[in-house]
Amino acid sequence: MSFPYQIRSFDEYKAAYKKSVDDPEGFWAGIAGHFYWRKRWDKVLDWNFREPKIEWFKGGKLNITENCLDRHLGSFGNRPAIIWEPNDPEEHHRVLTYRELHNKVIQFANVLKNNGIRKGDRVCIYMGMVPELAIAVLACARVGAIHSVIFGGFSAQSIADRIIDANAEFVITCDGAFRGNKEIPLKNVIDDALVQCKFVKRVIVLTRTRTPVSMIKGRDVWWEDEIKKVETMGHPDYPAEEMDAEDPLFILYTSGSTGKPKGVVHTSAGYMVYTNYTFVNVFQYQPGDIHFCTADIGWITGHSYIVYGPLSAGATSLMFEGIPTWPDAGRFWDIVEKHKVNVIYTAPTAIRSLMGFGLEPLKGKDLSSLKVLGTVGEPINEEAWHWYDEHVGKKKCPIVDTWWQTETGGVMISNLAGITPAKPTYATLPMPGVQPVLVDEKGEEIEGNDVSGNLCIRFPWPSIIRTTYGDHERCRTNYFATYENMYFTGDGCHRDEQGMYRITGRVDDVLNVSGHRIGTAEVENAINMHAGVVESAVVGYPHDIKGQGIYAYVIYQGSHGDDNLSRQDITQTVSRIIGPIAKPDKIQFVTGLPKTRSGKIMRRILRKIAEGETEQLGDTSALLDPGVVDEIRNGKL
Ligand code: 6R9
Repeated sequence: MSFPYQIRSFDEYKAAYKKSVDDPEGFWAGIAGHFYWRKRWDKVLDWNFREPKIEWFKGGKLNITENCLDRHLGSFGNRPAIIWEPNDPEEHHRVLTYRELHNKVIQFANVLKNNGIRKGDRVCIYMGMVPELAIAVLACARVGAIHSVIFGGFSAQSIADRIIDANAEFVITCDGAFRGNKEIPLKNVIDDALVQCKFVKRVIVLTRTRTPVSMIKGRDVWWEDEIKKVETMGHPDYPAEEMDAEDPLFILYTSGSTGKPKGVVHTSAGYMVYTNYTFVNVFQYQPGDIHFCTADIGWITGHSYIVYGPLSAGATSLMFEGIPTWPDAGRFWDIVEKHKVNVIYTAPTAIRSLMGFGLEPLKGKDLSSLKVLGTVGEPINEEAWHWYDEHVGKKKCPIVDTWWQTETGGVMISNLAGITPAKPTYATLPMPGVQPVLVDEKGEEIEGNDVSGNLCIRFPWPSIIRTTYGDHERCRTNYFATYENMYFTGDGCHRDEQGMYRITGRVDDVLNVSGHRIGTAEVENAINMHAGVVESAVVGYPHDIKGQGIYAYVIYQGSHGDDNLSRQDITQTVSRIIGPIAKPDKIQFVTGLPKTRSGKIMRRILRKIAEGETEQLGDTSALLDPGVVDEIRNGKL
């Protein structure tokens, strides 16, 4: 496959950018024309940010899996689509060519059909990082069912909330998952979740760990048995369901500043065009390259840059089941050497954690296949950037610092590897089609360079969020109501003298812990469920490896006299309600919280104390009881 829309020089970038602003419809139509459509669109774009209502490639008919699989079979059916590296390096890796992946997706699409799954149904997928996860995702897309993948680290309660919100009647899971030296009993977690979800009709269970599981008669079936049934039917084909350009492709839940996670909805055509375009351009993908994105498919990065972006481009996508530090901190480098990886795309938190092990794990590892390094998920600090550059890229590989969000579907601001300039800690320049704006507190645009403000986007790009599942008003108020006629990202941003963008972090009550988004309100709700907790306030604080850690101030009356045990009890509750990723790093017991006269918690003060800046707390005169601040300050952990 060749990509006529691959940008090959800085001048070409400037020309593409200019065209994308002057004539967005012409620009995106030119790119969309290179995909396989059952029927071309009638209108490229219809939009308003008021409702919001955004429609790309209106009237177009397609199926994304025909673009990810079928159209590649003629010229390179034998090219590896997925290389799978297991958790245990002693176990054999697996390679699925495009033809094999196509066959398996068709097979599983038939399984979905046999189990009553139809176009528009919501399917919850809760699996480890095995090739069958990608197969399940693509099979849903093939039959037109809407997948909702849930990361394996979420608790039963979180899963139940998401299944209920999406009204998903079908679940696909594994008996268990291997991660490092742990075995996570996924099916057991699903069973706990489904106690609250009696409407779930079918659970399809893949065997991976041979963890003992209970299978409920009439509800639960084994993946392998269902495949056998399809085989005895003589391997029927599954012609892809014809989807409208704006039919939902998936729901992915993410945290916001309110307590309840939001189901971000992406649709077929725009998401496909944009993830492909950014994949090809940001990473400068060349046919035959092996692309290793270390994210989990449970996050948007995995959706866009393990599954849909690479496969729609006919690339080879490497999927890794395990973690970077097991069996030792050289695992990523072993994988790079073993599979001759060309592009590695990971998170700053992983880089910082590996830095902590020194250079020993890199010794003797052949990383010469690497051409491009990428980072995503949180701001990258200068030290981590240079370590990545020197010790992994050997100063020969461009680093792409890609800023984007679950809601944006694909990369928004990033340099293009080796094509546009890089600058440490800067995401640099917007992708063609992306029009960033900085605004001040009053919503006034801040023009010129060397300025900072809240980051908004002025014009729709093809993979912009369409709605939050089941609650369109929530989508409007969250993203489109803060500033008129703009999409608000929730991030703060600096634009330097040359017009390059540096993301400085969230300006709302969302934390970024090890690259995972967690709402402070979500954690507070979980803490408050613990018996004896009267009230709590959660803030972030700088953490060497995680980027941000979780600091909780808790008013607690249930103490059994052992503060450490009480902290563990509370942590356990958070783990049960949300999942281990949301566990507070520090819990400070307090007798009161700093509140304004109107009863609002002054988080600014709590944030300062958690950051250790106990002396410069700023103006505390608006507080109802300024004395409480001294108590909190003196008790700081
Ligand atoms: C893709 C993804 C989105 C939030 C986003 C921002 C932060 C992501 C970043 C970055 C600085 C980068 N973020 N990439 N901050 N530099 N290169 O991570 O999506 O999980 O929705 O998180 O992550 O704060 O708003 P998501």
